Amino acid sequence: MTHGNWALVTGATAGIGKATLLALARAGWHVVGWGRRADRLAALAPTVEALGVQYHYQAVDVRSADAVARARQTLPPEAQVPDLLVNNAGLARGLAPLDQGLLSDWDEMIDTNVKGLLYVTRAFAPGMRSRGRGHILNIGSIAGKEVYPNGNVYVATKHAVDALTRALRIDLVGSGVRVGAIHPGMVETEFSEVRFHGDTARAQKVYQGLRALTPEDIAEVIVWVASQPERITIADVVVLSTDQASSTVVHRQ
Ligand code: NDP
Ligand code: 8X3
Repeated sequence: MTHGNWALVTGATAGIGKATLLALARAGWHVVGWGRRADRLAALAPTVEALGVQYHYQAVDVRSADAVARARQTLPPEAQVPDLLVNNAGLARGLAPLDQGLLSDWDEMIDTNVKGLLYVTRAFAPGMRSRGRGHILNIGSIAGKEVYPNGNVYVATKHAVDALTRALRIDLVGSGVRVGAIHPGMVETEFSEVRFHGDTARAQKVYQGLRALTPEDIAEVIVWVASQPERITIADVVVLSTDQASSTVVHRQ
């Protein structure tokens, strides 16, 4: 059913995006990987191509609308209107009270998580609408459903992802294009290392003593959502570790 279809994953160099690209390829999808670190995208080629699917990758910074538009034009024609777009690229920077936050951290989160997601969506949604088929999955977060101490701007960007997902589903209804979001809780990736500007010791503490989700756990959910018959839209999925009940309620051994 999915064989021969194209999926484009943003933020495919690490974590959830990389696991998703590989899981989709294993499920028979041709895949496009975007991210800023081209060496990491290149390193995936042997694994993906051994699965017998096509792989196209390019260094793209989603914060640049021009770069996104240009990168779309370099795709093979059949991938320029992908069957599935996974808007995954995103990050948190900092964990501090709002009155002490760094403006550069705020700009980076808003530019990536909100504006970047919009630029990529704007680049691909028109083709999907014209073709009368397509699927856009946004990676939100439990941080898009709840507010937690010191999460402020990151939380706001993920609430924006939640709102934009619902808005896009309304705007595209009747077009044949499906729109949904996956909202993970704590997933052990490079996320916390990025959030704490490379402080690995602090990052490791985030996951200490709990069974955090793996990027593969989320990737499997995405493949399942994307594999549903076209009449079905899985609109919203919250995926938590069994050791996590809410943003702030976490059981640690
Ligand atoms: P990682 O840090 O492991 O991966 C983040 C990915 O986003 C990387 O591939 C990175 O690629 C890419 N990225 C960041 N900025 C840009 C940019 N400007 N342009 C293109 N790509 C970019 O984190 P995760 O895998 O955990 O995060 C993926 C998504 O999941 C994010 O949206 C995050 O908010 C969300 N999420 C994560 C959770 C977690 O607990 N880990 C929980 C809930 C949601 P590169 O640096 O090479 O550009
Ligand atoms: C990442 C999950 O709640 O640790 O979106 O910020 S959280």
